Amino acid sequence: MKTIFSGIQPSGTLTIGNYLGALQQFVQLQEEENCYFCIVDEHAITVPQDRLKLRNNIRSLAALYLASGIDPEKSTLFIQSEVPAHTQLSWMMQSISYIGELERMTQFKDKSEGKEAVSAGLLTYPPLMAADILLYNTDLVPVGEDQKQHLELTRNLAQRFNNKFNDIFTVPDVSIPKVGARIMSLQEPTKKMSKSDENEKSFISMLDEPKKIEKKIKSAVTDSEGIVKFDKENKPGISNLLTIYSSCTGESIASLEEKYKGKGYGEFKQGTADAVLQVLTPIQDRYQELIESETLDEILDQGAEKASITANRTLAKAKKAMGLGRVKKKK
Ligand code: ATP
Ligand code: LTN
Repeated sequence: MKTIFSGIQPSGTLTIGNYLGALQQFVQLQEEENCYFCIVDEHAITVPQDRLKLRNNIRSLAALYLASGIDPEKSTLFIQSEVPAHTQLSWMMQSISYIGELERMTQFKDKSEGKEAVSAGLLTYPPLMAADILLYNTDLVPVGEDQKQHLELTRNLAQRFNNKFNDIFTVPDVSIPKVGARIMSLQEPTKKMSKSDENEKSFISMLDEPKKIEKKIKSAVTDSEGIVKFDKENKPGISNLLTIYSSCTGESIASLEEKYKGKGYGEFKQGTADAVLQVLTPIQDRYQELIESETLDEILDQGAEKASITANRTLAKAKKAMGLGRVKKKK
């Protein structure tokens, strides 16, 4: 059995991109593997957050994980800041990271570009992510394509630590879905769909009302050719909708192209909206049942407790390898 770890930031309501790129894989993986899924609130504060909104987003994300099919009997679901080992190991990971390699991260460049004040945390975000993963002896990390570079760095840091100190960490592999790994913005289809985008029309939130979802898809930017065909370079908007449609229904892109041959974009967009709603409606119903429930708190309490056991064990080994603290004498 493999160990799986992944995290999502409570930086807004999840989008269909988060679902298709990440959550959908998580739900499948938990059937066979030992899974840890984390609400990475300490990553979210690397950019300014409103405290009440952050609180709500954390709870909402927990409910969305469960509503999407994460089963607490099979997976460990927990909040990063409730397991202190994450920030503790992260400090150790920062100490073996080079500023140069952190500055080369695309996510850092994108999020710091044009900003007057950039937090140090935004730069040292990847060593915290490495700590998340390495604490659980993770074999596989399911993520969307945008996280590939961070995973490469995690592998480097694990190897660097193992070579320098002691062979403590498992070097993890990355798992990226074949279709849906990079859902694009509905308004600028050459840009990644992101839950913290200022333009609300650019993303489909998993909790948007059906009417709103239809409206957003209908106003998605396409082209004037009128042919439903996958061509990322020349038809990024239509290609993105085809990807969304295909990932929601499981139908191949080729068969969708065939289905909409000779039909207009209006009909195709309606089909895409129906496909999205078919996936999201049952999730939204389950979400409403969960969001106020006490069960949610119990699940998160148990998750943090369970995660802490493994995390503290790895942390103790890493501290010992680095020479931190004391070796306690046996009485
Ligand atoms: P933010 O906008 O706050 O940076 P985000 O929407 O990019 O957040 P994260 O919480 O950073 O999302 O990512 C959670 C998971 O969803 C990651 O595995 C990430 O790769 C995946 N993901 C995020 N956006 C997309 C997307 N547009 N398409 C596919 N997968 C995505
Ligand atoms: N960096 C990721 C979120 C994240 C994560 C992780 C993903 C934090 N820790 C550990 C996988 C494993 C992001 O921005 N999407």
